[in-house]
Amino acid sequence: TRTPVNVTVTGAAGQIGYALLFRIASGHLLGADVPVKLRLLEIPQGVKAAEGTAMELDDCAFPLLKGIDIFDDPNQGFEGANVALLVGARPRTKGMERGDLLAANGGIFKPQGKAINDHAADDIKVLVVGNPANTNALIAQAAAPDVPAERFTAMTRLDHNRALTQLAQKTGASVEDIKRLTIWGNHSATQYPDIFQASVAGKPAIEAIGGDEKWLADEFIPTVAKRGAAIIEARGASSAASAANAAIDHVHTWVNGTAEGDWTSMGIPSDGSYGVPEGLISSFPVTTKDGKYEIVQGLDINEFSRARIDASVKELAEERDAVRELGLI
Ligand code: NAX
Repeated sequence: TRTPVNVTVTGAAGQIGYALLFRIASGHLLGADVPVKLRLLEIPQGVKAAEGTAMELDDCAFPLLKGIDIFDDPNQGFEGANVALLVGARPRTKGMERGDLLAANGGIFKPQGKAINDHAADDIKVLVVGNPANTNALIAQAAAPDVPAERFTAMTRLDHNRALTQLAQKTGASVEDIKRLTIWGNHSATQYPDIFQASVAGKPAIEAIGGDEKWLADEFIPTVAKRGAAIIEARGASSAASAANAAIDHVHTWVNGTAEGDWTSMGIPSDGSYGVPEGLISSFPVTTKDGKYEIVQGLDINEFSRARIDASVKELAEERDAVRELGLI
């Protein structure tokens, strides 16, 4: 029998946590044959609600779930963690400046990075979901100098999945017929969903949309980039189940690999590819195999794409400079 994989989830009592934990416990994160132990990390005020969720997890009698522990101390929460999903974050409240938001999140992600550095398992893989996800990942990574930098990733899979469905609906194709779509840059309104490399049922996506660059610029890109706000407007609450689903997809793909001839999008530390300054945690097209990812190389970036990638990367560089100034990295 396999040793259970320790999965730490922060913000476990939140709405994404509620949609995420049951799918981890039922085997969707790592595989239907991989037992898991959950370590839930909350702030003290969130512990009681996390206990309630743990009672419900117990009541599911999931065969793969080998234990649940709840903590309000990051050092304990990340002890022995093989996978860490950093979901809990400080949301932007009315009137809050970007500097305040970054500082508040620095107060969460810096100590969590340090705790990961000191207590997680050697094979730790980290996914940051809590916003601003890319920069929070950078803060955590900087606080964990003993962990290989590439283990810190940020989630753009929700943007990727949103783009897949928008393109499928436009072309009348099915999502599984779409390959090689990319989200570039920051998980923010500046992100760039790129279909120039993509195919729809074997044909270039740009042909599948009838070469309609106006639709691309005026509908597709803004719809994907502003989908989070549209969900809030409609639902009265931010994306939760779809965000949890994307976190499951991100880790599952990282661990189990991308399909031949396809790739996915992950926010990862740049190695300088495609002119993205080294060290920024930016979204790229990546293939994965045996628990490792690689940036897809050699893609031809046209002018339309170049300008949009550069704009999003510029925003990431500004966020990095701001957290550097705050002494967070
Ligand atoms: P909720 O406010 O429902 O839950 C957040 C939970 O985190 C709360 O239970 C809170 O007590 C806990 N928490 C706060 N600080 C903590 C700390 N230091 N340690 C442990 N737990 C802590 O938010 P929810 O809707 O679940 O969203 C969580 C985060 O995901 C937000 O930052 C949100 O912006 C972000 N999102 C990221 C997305 C992405 O694609 N990357 C999409 C969805 C979502 O908007």
